[in-house]
Amino acid sequence: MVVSCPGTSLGACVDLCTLPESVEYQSCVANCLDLCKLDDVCTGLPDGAFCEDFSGNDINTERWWYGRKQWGPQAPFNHGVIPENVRVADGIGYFAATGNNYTGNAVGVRKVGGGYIQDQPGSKTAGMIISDRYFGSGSFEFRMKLPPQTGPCSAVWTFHYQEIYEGEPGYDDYVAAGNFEYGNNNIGRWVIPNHEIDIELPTPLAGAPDETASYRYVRYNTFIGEQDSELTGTVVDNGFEANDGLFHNWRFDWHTGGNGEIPRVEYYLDGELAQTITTNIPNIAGRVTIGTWYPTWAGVAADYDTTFLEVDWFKYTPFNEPNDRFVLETYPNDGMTKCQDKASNDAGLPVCRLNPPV
Ligand SMILES: [Ca+2]
Repeated sequence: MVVSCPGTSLGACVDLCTLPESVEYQSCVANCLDLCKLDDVCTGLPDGAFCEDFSGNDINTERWWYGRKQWGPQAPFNHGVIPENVRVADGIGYFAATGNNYTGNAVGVRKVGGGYIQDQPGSKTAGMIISDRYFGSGSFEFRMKLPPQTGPCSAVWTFHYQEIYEGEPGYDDYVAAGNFEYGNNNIGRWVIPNHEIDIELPTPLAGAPDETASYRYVRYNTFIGEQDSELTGTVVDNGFEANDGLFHNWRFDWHTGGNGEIPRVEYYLDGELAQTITTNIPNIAGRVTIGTWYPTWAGVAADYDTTFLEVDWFKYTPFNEPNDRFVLETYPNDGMTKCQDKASNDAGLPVCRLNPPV
């Protein structure tokens, strides 16, 4: 038996598999099949698709940015996301989250004014990557192995952010679409279209204490803005604790709608439909983020040194629905860099980032 892996570079492995049957042979066959499966995910894709299998030695910075920013709960609970916490090895993207027992050399980030400074403790830091490309309607699938511990949130999301003032093009359309109007007659009015789709876990059930966060539950959210009236947040029972040491396929199908297609987001776990949301459905293309971060609600203890989200691959297949919109963001590269080393980022080298540092 010869294992054939069409379209891949498994020559050495295939040659080994021509040896007479033995334990090594069996192992080789299994290994070849695993590698074939791994490579196959990004082959034979339709036009407009995108696929990341983390097959290189590092993050491909032509396709991705590192997050170097901080949001959500303030220090000491959350020291932001840093590029140093992202690594690639053996076809897997690793997204570290450092806990309270962390003793390494990482340096955390804090938000200062409109920028970020990397001068915080290395505990409670996380890591993420943000796509260079903006994605519209389509199927977004992520093969991921979750960290064993609660504490960090493992998350994938699309994101588009704008601030638009009354009188600017499109303002009335956003108000008509349900966006909240900020301001008043004295200071003027504005809307904040924050178009976003999330998968996030672990989480407690709605209203339960943060300490009860569990991988049994997942948050599936859609946003057209930041106010409660502009988002639909749901918590769904996975049916099992999803940090079981295995890879699972998390997917959402984003329908912006048109031509009879109802705007909605369908969420799937391992191919099974788990949730459908039909309210506050975004229609503006967004960047994809993959990684970890520290909200208040993903478990509190974090009594570990470092834990990891592992991502085998991400695949996007476009739907190209009529309601898709592509609109510029107000702060398109906020907290994003293409460099991993702190010194280069601190120096604000043009090769690293488009926004100047503080
Ligand atoms: Ca992979």
